[in-house]
Amino acid sequence: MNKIRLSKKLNNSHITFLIIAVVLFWIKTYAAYQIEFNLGIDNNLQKFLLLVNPLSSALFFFGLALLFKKRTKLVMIVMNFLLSFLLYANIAYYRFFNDFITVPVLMQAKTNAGQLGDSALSLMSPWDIFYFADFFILIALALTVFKKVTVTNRKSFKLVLLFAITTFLFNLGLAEKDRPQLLTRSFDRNYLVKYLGAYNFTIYDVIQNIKSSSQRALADSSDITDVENYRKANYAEPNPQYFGKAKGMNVIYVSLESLQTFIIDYKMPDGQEVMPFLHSLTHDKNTFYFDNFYHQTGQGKTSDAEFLMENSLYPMAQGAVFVNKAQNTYQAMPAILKGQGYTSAVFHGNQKTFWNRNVIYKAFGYDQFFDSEYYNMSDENTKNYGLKDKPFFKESMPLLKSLKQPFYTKFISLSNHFPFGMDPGDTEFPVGDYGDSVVNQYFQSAHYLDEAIKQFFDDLKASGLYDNTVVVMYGDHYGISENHNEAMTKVLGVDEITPAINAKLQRVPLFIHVPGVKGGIQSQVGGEVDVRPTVLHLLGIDTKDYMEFGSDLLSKQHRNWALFRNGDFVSSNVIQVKDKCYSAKTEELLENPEACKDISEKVNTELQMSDEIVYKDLLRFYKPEGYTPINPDDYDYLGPNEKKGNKATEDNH
Ligand code: GP9
Ligand code: MN
Repeated sequence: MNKIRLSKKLNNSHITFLIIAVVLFWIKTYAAYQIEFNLGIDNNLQKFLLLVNPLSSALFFFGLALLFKKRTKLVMIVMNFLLSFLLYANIAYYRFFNDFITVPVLMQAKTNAGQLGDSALSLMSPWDIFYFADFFILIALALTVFKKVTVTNRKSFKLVLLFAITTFLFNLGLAEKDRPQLLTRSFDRNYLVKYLGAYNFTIYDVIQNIKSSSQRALADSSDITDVENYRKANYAEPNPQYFGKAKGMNVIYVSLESLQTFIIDYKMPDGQEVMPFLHSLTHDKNTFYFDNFYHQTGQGKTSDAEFLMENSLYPMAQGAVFVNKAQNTYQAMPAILKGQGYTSAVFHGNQKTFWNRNVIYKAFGYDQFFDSEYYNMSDENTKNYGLKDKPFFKESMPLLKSLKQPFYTKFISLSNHFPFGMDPGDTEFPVGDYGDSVVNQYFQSAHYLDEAIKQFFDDLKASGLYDNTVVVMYGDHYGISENHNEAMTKVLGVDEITPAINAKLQRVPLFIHVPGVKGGIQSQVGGEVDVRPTVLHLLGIDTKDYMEFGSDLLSKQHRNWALFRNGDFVSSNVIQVKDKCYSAKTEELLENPEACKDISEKVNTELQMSDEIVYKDLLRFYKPEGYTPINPDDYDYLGPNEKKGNKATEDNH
């Protein structure tokens, strides 16, 4: 009897209608994930998450309808239409751009629609109507079987909401397990969709944008004045010995993934050098090698290093500038050099959306972005995040040679990335024996990087480019974190990794090869922020009008200290870690913390000034003398087969 009543009740309730709506919508979304998007699922947990992630949003949004006492079904159907529309919009957008829709994309809908042009229709197919199938089914059900259901019980709303939240937290928990700091670091839209779903991604994106635009809205042009004064007071004049010595030459930057300074001249216990080629460059006659140079990155890792290098501003304390501040105005290296007749390009064997590169590169003024679509991403060519370094540099050569000179380019290597695993046959070099697999593999994968760079240099020489090109190579950030300190004591032959030693471990190599200029080992203290003025001065471009925080490493007025994003710093005399002051020479704690006070104050002011610029988007109120602003809308980075009609290419090549 009871059973019959229950089934009768269910038959006629809004809950049943909701369950049907949720299940249909769930199946549809999952099918769309499988058919339309290329999310790079690589383990069972990710497969599982992809399956469950539409559930929480479906429950939540359809559940909202239960708040309405009347017309519940109608609200649910409207909800379904809106969500289906969002999904379908993403599908159509993805078919063309290989990316998901974000708030800024919607804001610039006019430009994007322009880019799509006539092809918008060709992105749709009559079969796409199936992405609205559940919408029609719900209408049919509402008009027939569920016609008589009219009144909603509010209690059920709370229950559904509770269920939705629990499902979401479960989903998020598992996602964080597979990919720690997913939300705070926010590295890639593909990742967010893969782990949390297309709908939750949109919610996340909306929140991020509200946060960002409110900070921006509160700023005005007077805010730049303080920064301008600070900048003028701290400008280090170019050294006449080097100024303009590389004028008109091509420029190649190479981001050396996770490469730390300690490994450059490291020998394995059997005497084998880990990086024979890079080590030999430290003594090359036309190369400056900086052995006291520090990374200054935060959570944005590789992208933070890129940001520092090209803007000479500091990254954000949390999250990645590349992701959260991509709509800002920048006066970056490619844009500055464009004014001197340079073309520009980035080479990277990973998806273009990673770190939101395909968006922020436009704000930097990059003409071209050769992403994974330009390379042979076969199974044997790829590992971890993408293309292995050897095929990467090999396949990049013809692309590089096709560029109009002088060019400014950036190569982002990938193989030496945590957890540093190699495939058999990648390199002959052995793994280390330090009782920690990550540390052990680091030596092998760093060696592979060394081989790849040697191959690249050989190719540059063979192509004739080498003699007319400044090559800047830098380690982007640490590779071995503090979690591996025990093994690192063995590697370095010390008893303990003290705070000062740990600070010194944040050294990354910096090489600047300048044809025809006598180089040498440089031991002044500097950081990634300092590279831009150094290189611009070599190219004969004075930086005094640019809003930047770097200090030319070759200037006689170079300040000789480098800060970390957390406010710690290293100088030639003292090192500050967590408010404690250490001697840079002995690495001992200093009795008198006053020794750090001077620089510490400067560090705080400088971080604050840089944050002002980044958080409030202050460069939109400032134009350096002689600089021509770029318009990000003039750029687009389509795949190798979509080149036709690419504005940037037509105008600039
Ligand atoms: C991915 C590469 C690596 O494209 O830049 O990123 P990381 O984790 O080092 O920031
Ligand atoms: Mn990196």
